[in-house]
Amino acid sequence: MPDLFPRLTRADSRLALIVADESWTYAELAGAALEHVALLERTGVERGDRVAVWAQPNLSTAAAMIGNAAAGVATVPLNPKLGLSELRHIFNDSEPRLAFCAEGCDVPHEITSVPSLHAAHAPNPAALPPLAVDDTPTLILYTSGTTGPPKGVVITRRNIAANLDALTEAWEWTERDTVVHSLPLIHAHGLVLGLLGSLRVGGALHYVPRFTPASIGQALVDARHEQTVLFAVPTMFHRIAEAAEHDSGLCEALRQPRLLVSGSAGLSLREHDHIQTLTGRGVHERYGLTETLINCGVPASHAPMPGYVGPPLPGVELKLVDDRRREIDAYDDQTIGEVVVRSAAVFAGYLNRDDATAAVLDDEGWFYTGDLATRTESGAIRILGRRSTDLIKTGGYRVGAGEIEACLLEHPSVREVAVVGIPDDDLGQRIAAFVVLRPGEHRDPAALTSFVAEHLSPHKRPRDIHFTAELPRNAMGKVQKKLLGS
Ligand code: MCA
Ligand code: AMP
Repeated sequence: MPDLFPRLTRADSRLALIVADESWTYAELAGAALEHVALLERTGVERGDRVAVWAQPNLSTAAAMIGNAAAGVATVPLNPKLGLSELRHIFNDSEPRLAFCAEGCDVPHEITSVPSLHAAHAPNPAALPPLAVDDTPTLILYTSGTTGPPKGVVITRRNIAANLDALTEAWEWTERDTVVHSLPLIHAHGLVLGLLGSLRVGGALHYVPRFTPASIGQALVDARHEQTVLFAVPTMFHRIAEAAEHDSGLCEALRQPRLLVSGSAGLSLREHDHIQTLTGRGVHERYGLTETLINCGVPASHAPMPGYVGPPLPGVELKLVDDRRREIDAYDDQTIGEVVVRSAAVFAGYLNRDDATAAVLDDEGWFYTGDLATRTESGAIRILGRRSTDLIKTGGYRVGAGEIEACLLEHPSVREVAVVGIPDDDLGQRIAAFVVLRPGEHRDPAALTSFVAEHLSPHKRPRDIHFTAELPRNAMGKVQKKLLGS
């Protein structure tokens, strides 16, 4: 029977996870996950329920998520930096039966008002029963759309297994690899690829709880006798490369990994060049979405392809379509179309949002990504942008302009607002808000920034606030965002 995490069923002593100074073998992780399953049983959680996990960067978080999966329970990972409005939305939408936080965590009242679980800290080595690769919902990942609050993306065991197996093949990923990363454990990149990917292939994950270029460099140095792979978003590569300019040790550390992999946003040609010049080696890009997991990637056997995210992964069907969703049959690297994909990794739908699911997923299983791209003769994809200016990628996080606008309109001083993404060397795009104040209100950009950081999440806060007498509108009264920030 196909099994989601074969190594966890073997009471194996291979190192599975290192987080800061703590580490667990596969058998210890399985033991902690079983402790969590026992806690779920004692509290009446049943297969098919959802359980929220306060995703602190520690071993207990991993145990809770694996324990949930073993119990047939879907994990709703919660960003520990989440603001109260967003937390309330996620709780109302996903209705978790319980919330989990590790002992000693400082959590909002919302978490303590639902029954809270705590993980075992000193696990007895054990083995998990096999987890069938089927359509059981395993993760509900909240991600922004162009309008409205974030939607819950339902990811099943089959989605996870299919995508990780495709990546395993493309990257020649094996149990000999140690993945190093510092991505939050709430999104596909850090959680599905970084944590679950490592566990599915039976390798190790060296997780760096707080990203700094130095902490990543140290993790790579610590793992120097192992075969390492570094996963990061472009903002991290940008900051690592800047720091490496003055740090020969960091440059040397960057030469060690078998693969440097960038994703979640495009890595600019300038950044590719910078890293190549500093270290003499390149970065392999891959491209995906929360809803589809990873669609394309430059294979490990191929040299890095700056500007290209590679061909579709094994098992991923990809087509380009025009504005009327008609297929474009060009392989000329010039004709631009929307990327549409079909694979076993495409999600099971948005939680409670059949309307939104129907808008992006057709009856034949094709998912419309909203990303615009060209395709070369050999099938390599070059991502050029997105159909909507209302989806912003900042630091690798997807943020909906509408969500920030709705938040800012709650502020008593704001009469009108338009939010756009402005090109930024570090973040890819930075969030800028153009604000029309109510009469008599005074300009306080810091207050507006903090308002968003507290109600939503700090990464959704505008970096620039521009006060303006009015917003540019067309004859229909629609705000012309293309005229803002240019
Ligand atoms: C500053 N801070 C504030 C304020 N100003 N907090 C509240 N109010 C303010 N006004 C704080 C921040 O909270 C943070 O504090 C600190 O200042 C620094 O903030 P910032 O510069 O915003 O960011 P950063 O902490 O330096 O983060 C950069 C980062 C991060 C590490 C690159 O953006 C990141 O982790 N990105 C990863 C996103 C990701 O995983 N995406 C995957 C999506 P403190 O330090 O105390 O917290 S999945 C996906 O895209 C698909 C599937 C794919 O293809 O992968
Ligand atoms: P998210 O749902 O947060 O997973 O964001 C998905 C979006 O990130 C995609 O629709 C793309 O716009 C963008 N993205 C991810 N990887 C890449 C990449 N390698 N190059 C360009 N854009 C990317």
